[in-house]
Amino acid sequence: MGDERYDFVVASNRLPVDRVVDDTGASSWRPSPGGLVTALEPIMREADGAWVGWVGQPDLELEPFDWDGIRIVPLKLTEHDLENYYEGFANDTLWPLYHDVIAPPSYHRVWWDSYVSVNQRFANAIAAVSAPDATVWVQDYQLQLVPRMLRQARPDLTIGFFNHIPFPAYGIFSQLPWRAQIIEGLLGADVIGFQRVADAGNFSRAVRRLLGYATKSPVIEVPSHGRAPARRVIAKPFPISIDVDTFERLARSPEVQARAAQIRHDLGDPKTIMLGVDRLDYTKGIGHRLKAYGELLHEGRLKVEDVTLVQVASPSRERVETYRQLRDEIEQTVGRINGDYGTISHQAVSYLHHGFPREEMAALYLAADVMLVTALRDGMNLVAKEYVAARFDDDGVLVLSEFTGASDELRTALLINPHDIEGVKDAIMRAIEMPRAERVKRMRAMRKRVRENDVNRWSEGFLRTLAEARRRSGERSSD
Ligand code: GDG
Repeated sequence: MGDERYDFVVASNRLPVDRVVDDTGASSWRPSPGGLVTALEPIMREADGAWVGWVGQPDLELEPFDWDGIRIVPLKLTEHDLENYYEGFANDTLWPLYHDVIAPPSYHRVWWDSYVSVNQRFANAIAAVSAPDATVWVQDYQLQLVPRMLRQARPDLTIGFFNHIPFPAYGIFSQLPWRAQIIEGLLGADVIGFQRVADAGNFSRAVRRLLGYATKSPVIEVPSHGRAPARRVIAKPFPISIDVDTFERLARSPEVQARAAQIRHDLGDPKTIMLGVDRLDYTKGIGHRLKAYGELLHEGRLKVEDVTLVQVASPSRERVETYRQLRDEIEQTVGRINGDYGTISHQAVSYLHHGFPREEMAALYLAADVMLVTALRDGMNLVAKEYVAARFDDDGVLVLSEFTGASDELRTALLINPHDIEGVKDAIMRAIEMPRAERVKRMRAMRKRVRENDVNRWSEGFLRTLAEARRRSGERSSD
């Protein structure tokens, strides 16, 4: 395999490609869908880039390889790592804690030990493939210790970190038994990016409270420590987005438009199609949405002949107990609503517990008169932005939780507090009854915003800030 070094290295828990094995046992690689890959692909090619991450299967050891001009550096995770670092610490400690303890986080020392060990292996793998003075961009909450570990091994590197999920208020974050280690881990980066202004503020506050460092937004002054010189770290929001052009092109294709019409027909040509698209996750507020809809049917404000709800709930983290319970709860609620209000010809909820190709997602967005995003807490919520990008006809109403990052930008959505069930019900009724002129006005304003801030602007903005941070630190060290 040699000892190639790269000038730009991205690291994320999962690689941007999935390994698929066919019937004959032959394996190949398929890009995993997602904005991150789309945004970084051109930059990776131009900058001679490598991507370090896990292949998605336990105990699989693979040599680095080239995929479409990107060097893929697979990192092996064992079954033990998956149980402790990934399903345990990342998804059953950090995920619920960072989403405002909607579900109770579990704290286990063996999980933490595994998190430290996997983060160290990531840092070692990144250090081994990074050229002198390379730029490294570490992604998300699974790898928060990597920046510091990497800086210790390779002080020549410029290190960025982006947190895709919220960063909680100090009163919540301070529950974490390893809170200081996490903050110190992140402060190894030159630039730490967050989704919202509030997340960056929460992080800076945690730094002041736990370490006593001076902060003046967006700068955090890290004092010298032993042989490590004093440094300036930037912590600020970079709201992530989607590849708007590609998404709109998909929605405009005749096949997708025909499929949207077919979906409407197959659903019995209702007056209103409502849509929810979420990973089956307790942060997404699927239960709250169903409750509001069920009550509207119960009260006779909605009739099952006129309206239907399509709920895509893509399978997620199925080995974590909280997620198994959630699935049972949601499916019981769906069954009740359909049993109580469905007729032979009209179903109240079409519930789909599986993933779909992007074309089908685009067709669903086009077919949906009302899009329901009722997350209780969400870093950004790309589904809201995808819905807006797909609506080249300027029609459709987005009902959007104010607890999503997207609500900072999509101000002409019908903004809701998902905990306020009466408020959600009123917003659903308003969405269904909204005159076309108002729908168009609101949608146009959102489309303008999403177009202005697409995923390329996100990655360029982050990498520009990282390059500036590097220049400034170079100037300081040559003073
Ligand atoms: C995290 C943060 C932040 C879903 N089902 C299918 C499918 N999807 C796609 C959607 C969308 C993506 O998955 C989900 O992104 P979200 O942003 O809505 O939510 P998370 O998965 O929780 O993502 C979030 C994001 O990271 C980025 O920083 O916005 O706040 O939690 O793109 O379309 N795609 C296909 N089939 C499905 O069945 N093809």
